[in-house]
Amino acid sequence: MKRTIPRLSGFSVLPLVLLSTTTVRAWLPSRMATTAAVALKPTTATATTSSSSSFSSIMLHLSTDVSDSPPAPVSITPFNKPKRVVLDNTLYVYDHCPFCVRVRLALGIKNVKHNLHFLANDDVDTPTRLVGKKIAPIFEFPEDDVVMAESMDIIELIDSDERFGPTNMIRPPSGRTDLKEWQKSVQSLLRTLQRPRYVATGLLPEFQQRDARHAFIVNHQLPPYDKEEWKSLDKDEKLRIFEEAMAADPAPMIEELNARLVALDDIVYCEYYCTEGGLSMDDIDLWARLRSITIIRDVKWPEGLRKYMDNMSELADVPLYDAMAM
Ligand SMILES: N[C@@H](CCC(=O)N[C@@H](CS)C(=O)NCC(=O)O)C(=O)O
Repeated sequence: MKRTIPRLSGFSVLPLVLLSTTTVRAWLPSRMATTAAVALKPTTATATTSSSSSFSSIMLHLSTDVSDSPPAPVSITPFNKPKRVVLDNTLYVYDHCPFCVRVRLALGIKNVKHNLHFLANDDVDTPTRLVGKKIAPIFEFPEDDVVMAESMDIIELIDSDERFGPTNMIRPPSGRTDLKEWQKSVQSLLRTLQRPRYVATGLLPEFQQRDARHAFIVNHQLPPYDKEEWKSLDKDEKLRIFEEAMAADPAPMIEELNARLVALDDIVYCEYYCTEGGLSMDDIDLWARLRSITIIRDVKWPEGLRKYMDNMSELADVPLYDAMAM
């Protein structure tokens, strides 16, 4: 598979430029982590990728060619965070919830400080008082007397209001269907692996107490049960099914997941964003889902995809689960 990527011309010694973000510092040897802002003169270079690990085999061919043609848009550069915004707002979340992670990611991209309020999974009163039902995420912005649910609406608000920094920083969804299809293809597999682990670690803030863990198990089916079938089981049966799922050998499922990740690695554009053109709602949607996979131990991440996971985690200021993976 071939990709056309911008070439960073004029620097044959320093292969990477614009090293001003912490993201890039983390990714480079420390001696290269300078804050030099270097002009980019994008031309084209050929990136050759293999199906097993797209990014790991990307070759940037640099040269000292300089042309007078106007610069084309540069698409492979790390995202530069805007200035820190500090204002009174609270985001109510469950840590494992991908919809909540979407909003955390958007706030991280915008560099907006926020009070992160982790709801216990059996706390019905707090969300009901705020928006009338048990749901997360919920965003509270007292300055405007706003309290709202719905991840996409919250992101729309914070990316269109100047009080939250520069607007329209997150590009609209690209309309790509392959990333959505990929997500759909792993939905059941991920549910089976992730759901028991969320509660079994005992470390997620929403699952610190037994009642909270049980509330999750009661309301979240494990494949092959569907929602309706799950409702018909009694609580002890559900607890037993979750326990058995944790006791089962995950190896065959992990092998399947590893293969799916190789396929995903092939369609994720680069280590900073998944779609050509820059950080977009595609990343908000995809990364929020991928983050949960890190709770599964022994998953083999293709090198490029792993960089994407780490870069976005750093940008979002949302940690991955690797240290508590089971
Ligand atoms: N469309 C909503 C979906 C939010 C949602 O389904 N959140 C789940 C957590 S992942 C929830 O709160 N479910 C109720 C519950 O867990 O009791 C959004 O995008 O914000």
